Amino acid sequence: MTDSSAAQQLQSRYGISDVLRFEAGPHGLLRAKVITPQAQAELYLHGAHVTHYQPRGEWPVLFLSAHSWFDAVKPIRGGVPIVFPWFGRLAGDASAPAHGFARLAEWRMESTAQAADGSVTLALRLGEADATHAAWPHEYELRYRISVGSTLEIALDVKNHGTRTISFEEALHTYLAVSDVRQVLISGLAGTQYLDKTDGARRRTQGTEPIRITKETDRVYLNTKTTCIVDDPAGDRRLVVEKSGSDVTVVWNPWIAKAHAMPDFGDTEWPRMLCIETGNAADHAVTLPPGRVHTMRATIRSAPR
Ligand code: TA6
Repeated sequence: MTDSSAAQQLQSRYGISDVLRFEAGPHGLLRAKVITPQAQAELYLHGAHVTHYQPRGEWPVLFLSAHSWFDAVKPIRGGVPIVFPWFGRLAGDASAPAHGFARLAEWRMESTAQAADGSVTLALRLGEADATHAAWPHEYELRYRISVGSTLEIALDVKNHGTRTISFEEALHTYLAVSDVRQVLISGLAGTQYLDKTDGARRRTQGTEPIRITKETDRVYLNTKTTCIVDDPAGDRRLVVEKSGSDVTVVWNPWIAKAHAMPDFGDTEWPRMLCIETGNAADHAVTLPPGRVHTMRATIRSAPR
């Protein structure tokens, strides 16, 4: 089946006229374009990857690298990659893909709908028949729900279809678009313990002041359920990430050297992005008994300063 006929099939089954259109994007990757009264968005079936969210009359809330790959075997750089079932490198298996296999897999559409307020919801699925790994040979099903409206709401359900308890890490690895990361103030993590991944995962405790980004920053904040607010003075807005079902928040900016080292990221793009990731990892990996479902949700919105 050609990419465009696959897009046509999706369109006839899940499209909503004037609101939701399926098409073949770069390198034939299938994507959905959403236009609602409140906002626009874009999602790829590759990785169930939201790459764009823009409230009406505003500039985009999500950052997408101009150098991102759009390749069926590589992750997209920017938007919201889905990290599952391990975060970062897999201990003991250097050949395993960083951040797991969910962001590299082709997800299946499940449903689309438009609500009375005009917001649009999409749901996608992934199971062990679609994607798996020798290091994580479990029977599972992921369901991802995206709601595009005056907020971007994303929810990841993990169901254990097996007969044994499973353990996994996960994250909604959100790339926020900021005007100048050197000027932002991040609040919501005061007094929280974190693993400093720029210093051998040393454990530290965040002070009372809002966080400033002054160098490469890669921190896994532990045991936190709080909402994070990114105050972006140069962009004259605040970005708010609210969450549930998540005990970890990751804050990441690659700064200069790491940006230079990443082949799918521009050398000068680092000031315009900041990852505020909603997750469960390290001390807070999820343990899920057979037949049970775990749900992690993030609601992302922009707000006036
Ligand atoms: O979430 C932060 C992090 O784990 C960093 O260590 C950095 O590597 C980033 O993810 C991006 O990872 P990626 O595999 O997408 O290059």
